[in-house]
Amino acid sequence: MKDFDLSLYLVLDPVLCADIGMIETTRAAVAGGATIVQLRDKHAPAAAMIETGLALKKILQGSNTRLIVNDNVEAAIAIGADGLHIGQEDMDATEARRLIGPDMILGLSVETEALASAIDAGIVDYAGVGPVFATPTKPDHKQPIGFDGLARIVRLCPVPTVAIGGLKAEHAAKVLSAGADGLAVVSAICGTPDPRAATALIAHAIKEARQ
Ligand code: TZP
Ligand code: MG
Repeated sequence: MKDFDLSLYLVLDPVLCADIGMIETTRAAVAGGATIVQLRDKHAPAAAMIETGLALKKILQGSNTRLIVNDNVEAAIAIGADGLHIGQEDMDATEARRLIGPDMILGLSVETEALASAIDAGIVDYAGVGPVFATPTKPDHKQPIGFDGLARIVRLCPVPTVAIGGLKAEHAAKVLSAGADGLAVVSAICGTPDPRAATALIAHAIKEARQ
């Protein structure tokens, strides 16, 4: 079994993180209790992505926080990241698995019950489910699913799940009671005045929700 914890999953956004940058945001988030950090930069050339990823890897060394790279297989491999996350419009999951090998974590975004049912648990390690709410962070997001939709989709996923889309600390209890294993957030951490405190607030809400 691969060892990863989806409970507090930070997805980086280079624009929202612009003030202090993705590297300092990650340092703060790890100190605040992030369990996974995803490097997501749709517009960076591969070389820049790899440079940032290597810097992130250094920060995460010695912590239990895993590093996942969005979409870019070559960068994920070059960085030696813990995993790769792909969307439905990206490369096919079977092809991604073939390229990254058996040991890297593979995450897949799913937005519907049909896509959840189609997941092959022999290939995909976790599913990102959403968006729960509409969010300006991803202007091209699919139809929001709400907490009811989240519960219906999670029930059909044969792998652990992390919810995404407009989520904040106050939603932790509802996300977990819908059956998801964690919250993935961008704007609840990136660009906030104190990303460490923002992360710790979510970590605390998750801990409370579990009791
Ligand atoms: N995928 C679905 S919604 C989303 C992604 C990457 C963005 C979520 O951002 P935020 O700021 O946490 O709503
Ligand atoms: Mg993608």
